[in-house]
Amino acid sequence: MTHTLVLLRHGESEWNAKNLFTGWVDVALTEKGRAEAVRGGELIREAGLLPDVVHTSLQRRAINTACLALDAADRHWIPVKRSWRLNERHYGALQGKDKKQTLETFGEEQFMLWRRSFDVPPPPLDDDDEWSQAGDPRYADLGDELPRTECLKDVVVRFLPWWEDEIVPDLEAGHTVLVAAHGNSLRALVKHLDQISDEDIAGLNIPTGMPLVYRLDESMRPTVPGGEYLDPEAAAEAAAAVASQGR
Ligand code: DG2
Repeated sequence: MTHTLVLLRHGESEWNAKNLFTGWVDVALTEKGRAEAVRGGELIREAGLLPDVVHTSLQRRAINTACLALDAADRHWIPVKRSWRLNERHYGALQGKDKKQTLETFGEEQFMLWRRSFDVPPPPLDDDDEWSQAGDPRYADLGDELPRTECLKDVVVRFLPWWEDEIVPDLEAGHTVLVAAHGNSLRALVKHLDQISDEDIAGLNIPTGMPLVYRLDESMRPTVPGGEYLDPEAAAEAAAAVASQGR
C-alpha cells in the first residue's frame, strides 16, 4: 500500500511579484496567486486526489492558498494543522530586499550562496528592523528559538520533527495529506524525501501553485523519485522562472 502526499507551494505573493526576499514577512497573495491556488485545487480534484487533512505554515500566503485550493477541490471542510515549522526559511537581513539589487550589489557567487547554498545563512535580521518578527504574538511560544536568519540546513532541522511527529502519522493512518507551504520549506522536505545531496539541492526550485504528488512506500520513500507534478509542463516552465529570479 502506498501513501499519498500532495505538496503545494502557495500562489504568487505580493513580494514574489515585486521580486523581494520575503522569508517570515507575512505578505498576501496577488490576484494571480489566488488564481494559481484555485487552479491547483482544480488539478487536485481532477486527479481524483481527496486530501483528508492539510498541514500549513503560520503565514497567510500558505494558509489562504490551502483554503482556496481546498475550496476548489470541494475539501474545504477537512482538518487543518498549522505550525511555524512549515514557515518559509527566515531570510535574515535580506527580508524586504530586492533580489535584483542584491545580486548587483553582492555579485552572483554571494547571491547564490545566500539563496541556494545548504548551510550559509544571510546575516541576521535586527529585532528593531521593520521586517523583524520579534514580538509577533504568533511566535511567542518560540522564545529564544525564534530565528533571526536561517539556511536551508536550519529549515531541515526544524521541519523534520513536524514531518516525523505529525505528517507521517497522518499518512500511516491512511490519510491523503496536503502540505501547503513555501519554496524553501518544501525544498527542505523534498531534500529529505528524495535524499538529495547538500550540493544538488541548490538546483531544485519549486514553482508557485503547482501540486506535486508523492506516492510513498511503507518506509516513506518515494515510489517515483522527485514525485509527479499534476501539470508537468507548466511546472517545469515556472520552476525555471524561479531559478532565474533576480536576473
Ligand atoms: C520566497 C522564496 O519564499 O524565495 O522568501 O522570498 O516561497 O514564501 O515565496 P516563498 C522568499 P527564493 O528562495 O526562491 O529566492
